[in-house]
Amino acid sequence: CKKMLKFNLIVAVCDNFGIGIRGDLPWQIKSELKYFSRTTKRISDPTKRNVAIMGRRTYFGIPANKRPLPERLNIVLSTTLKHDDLPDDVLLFPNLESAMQHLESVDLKDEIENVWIVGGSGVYAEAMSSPRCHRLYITKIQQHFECDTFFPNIPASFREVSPDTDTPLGVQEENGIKYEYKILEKQ
Ligand code: FOL
Repeated sequence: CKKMLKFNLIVAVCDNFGIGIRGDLPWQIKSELKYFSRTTKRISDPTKRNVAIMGRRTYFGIPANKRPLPERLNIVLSTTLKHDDLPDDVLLFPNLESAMQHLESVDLKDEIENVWIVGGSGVYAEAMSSPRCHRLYITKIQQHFECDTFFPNIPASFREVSPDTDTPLGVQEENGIKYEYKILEKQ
């Protein structure tokens, strides 16, 4: 059997485990969003690109002028959307496993470097329970925010590892909001 295609997950979470409110992010932290962009775009082989997989609500929560996320293959997971509801360069699948099997099957596999799961709650839960899940890139925002969507419980099999050389170390701060980048890896 060939090697199973893996993915990483990226999320920003506040003190009360919130990730979203009314279809938007609960906070405005430009430098943190830049970290998201930089991390999900980063490739070592310039002939390849990364993939960003997200649920319908996450996709439409991205500002219209920022989506599809540039320099990444965007995949939306939904059982209610039709292809006509999305731009031609965005792929639509009913669930995470069918999207991963598509990426594994076709000659597409050689053109892809990293697969990133970018939310929301339902997709994060499916991702963390999958054997394909490698690392969790979690930004811990050290404040309470009003939220209506939350990050699911992290399985006990994930352990903190020392950060990437590209991940800023220690407590960061923007507009008085303190936050810290963490990386967890499946044991
Ligand atoms: N992970 C982390 N660490 N922070 C986040 O804000 C985050 N957000 C989502 C998923 N994982 C995350 C989902 N929501 C954009 C907006 C919302 C969003 C994801 C991405 C967005 O506009 N992205 C642009 C950034 C442009 C900029 O630098 O302002 C991109 O090109 O990635």
